[in-house]
Amino acid sequence: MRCFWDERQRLHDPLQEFFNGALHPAADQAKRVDAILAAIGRTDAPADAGLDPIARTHDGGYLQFLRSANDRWQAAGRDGDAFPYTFPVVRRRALKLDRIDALLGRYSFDTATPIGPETWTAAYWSAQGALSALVAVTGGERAAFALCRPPGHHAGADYCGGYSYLNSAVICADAAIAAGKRSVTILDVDYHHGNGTQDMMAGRDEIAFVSIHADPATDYPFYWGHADESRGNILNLPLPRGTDWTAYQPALIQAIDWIEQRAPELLIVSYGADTHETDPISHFKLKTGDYGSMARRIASLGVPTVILMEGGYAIDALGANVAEFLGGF
Ligand code: SP5
Ligand code: ZN
Repeated sequence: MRCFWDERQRLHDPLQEFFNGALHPAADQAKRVDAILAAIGRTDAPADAGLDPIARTHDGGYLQFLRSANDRWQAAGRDGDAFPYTFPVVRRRALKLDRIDALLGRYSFDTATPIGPETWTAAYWSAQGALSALVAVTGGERAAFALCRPPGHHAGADYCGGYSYLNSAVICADAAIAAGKRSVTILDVDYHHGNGTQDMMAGRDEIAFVSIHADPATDYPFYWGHADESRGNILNLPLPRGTDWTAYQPALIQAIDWIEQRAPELLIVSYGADTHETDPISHFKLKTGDYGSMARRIASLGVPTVILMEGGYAIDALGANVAEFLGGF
């Protein structure tokens, strides 16, 4: 399978994230990439499709913010990664925000997604990898993989969060629709609900989103991913902590039946390996071999498939988990 990766994606290298009242080493370490690259072998550099496909999906003010945030942070006399500390939880209105701290809160929803000097560059190439995988699949490949890192599924049209800055899955879906596809479905199997992807589904009947994830009653991102958010083009299938392959399968079958009924021309899979039993921040119990079973079920749909990397933080198991999943296609 063709795999896309650009070395500039390493330039995003966050040191720390803040949760549970303390700074912790960032979970999205650049060394995640080495584990995946060692397991998948040859990769291709993505083509540069420019800013247009990113600007089709994301808000212009947000993109401007992402590109300039760390410069503005440094201009304010700060070092290291830019972090928000205050958030506009009251209904947002069109304020002319200028202070970097005001902007950081306006365009973020958590304190785990810092912006370093090269975060924009890395996120840009992560999204370009997804677009190149789309080109491979529309050109006739059965499936293609983009090693998207930083990931994307928590990023909305105008916000970052959950280690995500640009939503590669939606960028890819929007590009496919712009190129003439009539129906695209995004299947999200990361441990965490893809809140950013879901938020961009409103009024988009040509794109559908189905997600299997940890119940937001117990797990991040808490405010999205509940079953009662399902409607029309959205299906949420939350599962309890402790879910193993036996308990996971019925949800996967339900997701696949739902996709089959929509008969999409293109499938985009947001793949997270953080459902693995050894993941340090998650609580499902899938084993490496289960990713092959999962992939074979998805592949049985017979729909051309773009596979995008999202989460997965158990570095020792990460390469094998990704290779097992890709091997199922
Ligand atoms: C792409 C992706 O997988 N993003 C996930 C972001 C989750 N951030 C949550 C941080 C809080 C984790 N709490 C961990 C407790 C460890 N004992
Ligand atoms: Zn995740």
